[in-house]
Amino acid sequence: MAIEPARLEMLSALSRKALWLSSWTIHHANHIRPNTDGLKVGGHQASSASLATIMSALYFSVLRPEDRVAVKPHASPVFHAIQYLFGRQSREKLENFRGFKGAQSYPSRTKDTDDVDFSTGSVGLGVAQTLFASLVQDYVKAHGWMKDHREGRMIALVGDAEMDEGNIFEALAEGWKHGLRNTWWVVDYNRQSLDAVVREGLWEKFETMFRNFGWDVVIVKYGKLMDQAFAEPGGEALRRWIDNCPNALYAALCFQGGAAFRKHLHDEIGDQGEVTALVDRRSDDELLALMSNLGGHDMASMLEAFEKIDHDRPVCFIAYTIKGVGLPFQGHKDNHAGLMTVAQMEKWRAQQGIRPGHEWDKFEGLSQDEAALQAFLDNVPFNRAGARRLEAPTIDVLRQLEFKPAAQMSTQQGFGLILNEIARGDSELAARIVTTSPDVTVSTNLGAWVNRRGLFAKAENHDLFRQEKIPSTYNWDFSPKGQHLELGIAEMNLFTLLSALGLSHSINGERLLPVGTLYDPFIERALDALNYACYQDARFMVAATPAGLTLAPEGGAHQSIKTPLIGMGQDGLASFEPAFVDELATIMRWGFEHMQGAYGEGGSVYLRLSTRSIDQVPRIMTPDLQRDITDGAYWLRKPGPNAEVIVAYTGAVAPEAIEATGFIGESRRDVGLLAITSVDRLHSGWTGARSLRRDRRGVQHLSHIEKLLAPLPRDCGIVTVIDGHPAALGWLGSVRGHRVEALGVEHFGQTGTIADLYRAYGIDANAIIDAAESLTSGAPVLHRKMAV
Ligand SMILES: Cc1ncc(C[n+]2csc(CCOP(=O)(O)OP(=O)(O)O)c2C)c(N)n1
Ligand SMILES: [Mg+2]
Repeated sequence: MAIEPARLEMLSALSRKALWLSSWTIHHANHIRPNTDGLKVGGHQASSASLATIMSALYFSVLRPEDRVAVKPHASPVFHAIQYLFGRQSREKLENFRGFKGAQSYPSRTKDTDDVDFSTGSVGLGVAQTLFASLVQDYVKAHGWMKDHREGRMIALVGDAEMDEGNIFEALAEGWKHGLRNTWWVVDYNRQSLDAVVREGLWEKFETMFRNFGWDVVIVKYGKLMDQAFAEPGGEALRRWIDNCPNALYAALCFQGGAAFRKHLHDEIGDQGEVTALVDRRSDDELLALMSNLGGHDMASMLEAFEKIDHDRPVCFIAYTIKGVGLPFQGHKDNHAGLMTVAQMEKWRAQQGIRPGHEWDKFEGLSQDEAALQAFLDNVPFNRAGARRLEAPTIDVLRQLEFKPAAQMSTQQGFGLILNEIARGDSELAARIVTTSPDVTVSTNLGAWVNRRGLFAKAENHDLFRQEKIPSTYNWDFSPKGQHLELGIAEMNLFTLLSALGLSHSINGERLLPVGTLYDPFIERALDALNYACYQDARFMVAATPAGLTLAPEGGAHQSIKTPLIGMGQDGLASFEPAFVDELATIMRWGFEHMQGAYGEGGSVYLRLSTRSIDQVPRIMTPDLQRDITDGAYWLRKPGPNAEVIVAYTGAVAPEAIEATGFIGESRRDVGLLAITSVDRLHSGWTGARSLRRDRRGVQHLSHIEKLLAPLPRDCGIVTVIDGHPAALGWLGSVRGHRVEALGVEHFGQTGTIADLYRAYGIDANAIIDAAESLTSGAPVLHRKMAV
């Protein structure tokens, strides 16, 4: 397939320009904008050069507006440069690259203003995100929501060393199970990582693996100059030499230049005949140009490779490149943090024909007509009219989420009951919820929902046990209308999928309300993917259950300790740990609205739930109580005016807190019991109010926790108790200067009964009573809980 020469010339010119602008951006950040921190821009210059041609081929020719791209973190300057050429990035932000509010070091959906599709930064995550985004697109399409919106290709530009990240392999397996389509991964095969040269032969293994998973693998090894040389007499020997040259040597020769290549070629394949003549027909510069004309740096080769794809199966392109190509440190193994010196830049500037003071001029130094270049850019298919970042209307959430009440319940059970009630109805909410779980669907109580709503698959597949009339509690039917995406165990995939589902409104223009479940301790396994999902502002709800010591006989391997701190610390995630199911129903209702930005900017929701069945509080849910629950706390027993001590608890330890409060109340005055449903919301409400008061002096805004604690006398003590790290609640004393005894779990748990463990780890009723005594004066508390 021949590429029209005029078009090729335009694209090559624009690619050179993108490389120049990206390099100048980096140079500017290091040498021109004063940087008092002395922090140099490492990692970007060589990595960006490596991808400049490939990205130019994509953005200036191959991509369509509906395609979505995850750009390798260190190629951010090329991305910004291309957007600048499109007119979507400002010179000011480029000049301020890596500066405050400037173009971001790593492409960011939320912080950059130039149309980043997927954030990247933590290597591996953006790659997997494209795969799951494609599955989500299929889900939306299968549910009949794509309408006239065209299917996009989900494309990742991948560093070769990035492939060491395990989450990519976890995603590959999942993609295969779900019949992945429309996904391209373009590997920048420069055979260099950050520290080193990539291990010889590794990529042959990857190639086989991709093919095994049903991917098309396209290797773009040689550029057109190479192809032409191979066709010359002696060319075959040259090709063999290139093929057999070890990665490290090839990189080193690229760094050393044409003369070094010549010497090696003469020594190793020189024949005083055709091969020698082929080499010697070229000057040193021409020889270097030939030897660095790998496929990934050849516009025609890349276009050909991309345009040849005529199917929607996933494709892995392996494009041979040289890290830092065209720059003085090309190929050098230390080039990751390599920067051009001022002198090197001056020399390069002259070669590019860029006049001082005209570095940012879009077409400076290009020989093509400016109007023609601009017209070409205006007509690039990627730039076709219409917004790329889409919007979707909000989904009405039912006024109240119902559940079948029982005298005793666990929050996990309640979660299943609430979803079951939603599933029974035919609300828009029910239609837009999509659930997913990494092999813990049944054990996290999603079974009833799945029974009613079915599993998602592109093709119908009936539950064999049912067909064979073998009794089973669960109906495991797959269909294109199903609303549960079953995942393998890998928790990284859960959060990456939630990230993709939770961006559907923006990417597909169709809102989904994703709900994921997993065991609470395994959040830690996938923490980076959770962080990534939140960083790019995906909207989802995750129910983590069971949690804490409370899952007693399961033992220390499954008992989460620090997850409440994760919930507090994770930006973009509102975390809750209710004790009672009516609280949970209130929180989930709020959560579905919060995910859609009903209360300010919105965000995702984390529910830390328990399997412990506890006595429910019979009560009428009033709007005031609902508001208190979603703000984070309410008085289960209001303290009197002379309170000597209060107990503040969160989650499954409610019965212990209630019981202890009763005992303490026999010997201490006006004891209160504070039910905390969200320590995260309480804390952020408090810090938020403080900064509001600081920023706007005179504003008297008080946070929820400040109001709740306001009536307490100054010397009242606070006992906090949580089945998790005590630091999560320990800060309560700072709100109004009360003394605190913070009870919680700090060490790996044992197996045992809940009573055994609560006693051993000091979060039972007697531990609360002891803590209350230590905070108050007076005679010992009269009664204690008897050992059972
Ligand atoms: C999870 C994670 N670990 C480490 C890093 C630091 N880091 C950034 S790029 C990189 C490797 C770069 O190699 P490659 O992917 O081949 O890209 P190239 O620099 O060759 O373009 C590393 C280790 C990171 N960004 N994310
Ligand atoms: Mg590399």
